[in-house]
Amino acid sequence: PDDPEGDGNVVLDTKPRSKRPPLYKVLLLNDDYTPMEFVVLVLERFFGMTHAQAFEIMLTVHKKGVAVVGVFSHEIAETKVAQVMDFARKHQHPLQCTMEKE
Ligand code: NFA
Repeated sequence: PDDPEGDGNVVLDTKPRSKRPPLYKVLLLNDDYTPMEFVVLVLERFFGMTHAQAFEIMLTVHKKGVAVVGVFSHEIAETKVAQVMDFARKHQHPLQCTMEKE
């Protein structure tokens, strides 16, 4: 920054910041009661996975306890979580779906 008036009243440059919106991971949690086929259906229906992809992710959740099933904007992530929770409740399965900031 320069000081053409010589009065010491300089303006500091601000760092250019590109504002990317934060992304959110949608997580699916294991439980002992939700049928495997139901979880596969959820992943196909709400996350656009093929049957093979859905089966693979379902097994990861079953074995490891949790898996990221997608990364979305806040609004889309909230919608996915609500869709999964509504669908699980409607079928009386305890399946849990949550989101967290990446
Ligand atoms: N653990 C469940 C079962 O053995 C299957 C499951 C997988 C549930 C992934 C929730 C998430 N029936």
